[in-house]
Amino acid sequence: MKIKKFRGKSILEALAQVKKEFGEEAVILSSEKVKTEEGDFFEITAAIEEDEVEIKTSDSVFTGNTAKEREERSIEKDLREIKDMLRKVLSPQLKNERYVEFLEKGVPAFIAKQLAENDFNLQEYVKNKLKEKGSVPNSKYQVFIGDSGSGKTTNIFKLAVWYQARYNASVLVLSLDTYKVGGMLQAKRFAELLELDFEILSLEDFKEVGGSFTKYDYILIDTPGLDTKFGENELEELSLEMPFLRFVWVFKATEHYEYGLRLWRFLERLPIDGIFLTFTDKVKSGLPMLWLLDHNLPPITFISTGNRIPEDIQRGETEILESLFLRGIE
Ligand SMILES: Nc1nc2c(ncn2[C@@H]2O[C@H](COP(=O)(O)OP(=O)(O)OP(=O)(O)O)[C@@H](O)[C@H]2O)c(=O)[nH]1
Ligand SMILES: [Mg+2]
Repeated sequence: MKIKKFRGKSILEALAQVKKEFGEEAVILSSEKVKTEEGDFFEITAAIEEDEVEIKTSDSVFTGNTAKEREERSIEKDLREIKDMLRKVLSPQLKNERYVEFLEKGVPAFIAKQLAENDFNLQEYVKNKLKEKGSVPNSKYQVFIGDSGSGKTTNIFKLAVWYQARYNASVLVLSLDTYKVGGMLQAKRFAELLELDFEILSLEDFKEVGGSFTKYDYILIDTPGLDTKFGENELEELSLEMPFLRFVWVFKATEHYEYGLRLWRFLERLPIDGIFLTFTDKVKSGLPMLWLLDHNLPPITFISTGNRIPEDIQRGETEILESLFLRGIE
């Protein structure tokens, strides 16, 4: 058995040295932090068998019976046990290494843990998760909710034009945003330019007449930001009073996953069909967004790929989402 000490500025660097020289079969005997004149180092003491001993076939094991052969068999057995031990000792370290690697690439911690523990391949993971989620039907009444500035108004207009072009559908854009200064004018202007039917109603009026727009195939409803008076409680009340309404959560792809999950905890009480993921043009790496594939979250139905109306929109088809989530991976 060969024993050697390896040093590195970090434990990962020292481990990499061990792997480089001794390979995957190395066993870690000890690790410590050492202070030297050149600075602090992590020092790992590792061991490896010097020569691979050729394992005999079972035939020769049982036929040989001399003292030498018995000794050889005993060495073989010891070696096999040492190899098993090595594998067991090294496995958690390799998992930790992979976990840190995923974290460094920006994968949310709880997903990095799943990936490292189960030795998942990223491409396969994304593919399987997207398949699990499936797709969503296009509901007639879709209420767009989300933070201020997440892209509700602009993307409703894109979607309205998309429905017209794709299904030759008749679409009404209905705004409940009577709060935002200048908001009504902006929406009205979009509707005129795109030649779309458009209405503005207060929440109270909508509750009275909202169910009467039966001549349209799709009624896309814009709302003020969740951070205004129009919060989760108002939305929950609205969904109870008008059970035919379905909700679309408009969410910026650039937001941090902890923020997204916190917001989802409030929104999950609502009948949410899907997520409309905006600002995907600002995303460099798709890995920080992997939390959106969690099984508790609704599927991504559409993505917004920029601020041009109406062209910057794509349906959340498997191939499109796959390349979005794997964006930036070499
Ligand atoms: N780059 C980029 N800009 C976007 C995208 N989606 C929306 N925007 C821009 O973001 C800004 C805010 O969009 P809005 O549609 O007004 O957002 P909102 O959710 O209706 O905001 P409030 O009405 O204030 O709640 C606008 O300037 C849009 O052009 C996108 O996917 N990429
Ligand atoms: Mg708006």
